[in-house]
Amino acid sequence: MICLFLSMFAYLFQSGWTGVNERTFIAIKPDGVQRKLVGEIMHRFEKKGFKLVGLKLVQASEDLLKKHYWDLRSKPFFRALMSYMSSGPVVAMVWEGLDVVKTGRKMLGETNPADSLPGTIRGDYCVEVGRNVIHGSDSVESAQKEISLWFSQSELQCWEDSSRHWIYN
Ligand code: D4T
Repeated sequence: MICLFLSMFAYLFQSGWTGVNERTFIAIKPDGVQRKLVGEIMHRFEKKGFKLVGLKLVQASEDLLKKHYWDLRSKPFFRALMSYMSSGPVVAMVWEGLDVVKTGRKMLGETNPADSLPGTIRGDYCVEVGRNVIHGSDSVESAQKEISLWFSQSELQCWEDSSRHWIYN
């Protein structure tokens, strides 16, 4: 009940989650799904200590993708990006934890896999920017927008992580 109240409060006032309740939107793109990287990528976030609070397999509509990539609408690669992102299902996820937005981006690596260090997801699993297997929110504000674009409130779970005392002191 308390969790429900807190999530409604955050949603209504767009104040977002902070501290260990910070949330980010992570999407495994169609190439990541086709290349059977879903388990490996989810494993990395789980092993790190982050908590999964939303998960679904989505065939993204053009409307959803246009909203998601609205800032990039004038870029020369926009059409190719729309086509790539709608070429198959995407695994949409919301992960929660301390600094999960910033740390999530570090775990992903750079937008261009060629600039990504080994040990990062893009550094380990892809080659070209147009097939960079994963998306992660780049700020807390973007995360809030993206989570509300891809998920309804009822699709986000508020659950107690029994290992939290072994992750946070
Ligand atoms: P996403 O949003 O997919 O996580 O990517 P980034 O946040 O890391 O980077 P972005 O928004 O600049 O790019 C979005 C998306 O467009 C593709 N892209 C990007 C591309 O195909 N060609 C390009 O030159 C760039 C810059 C890859 C990611």
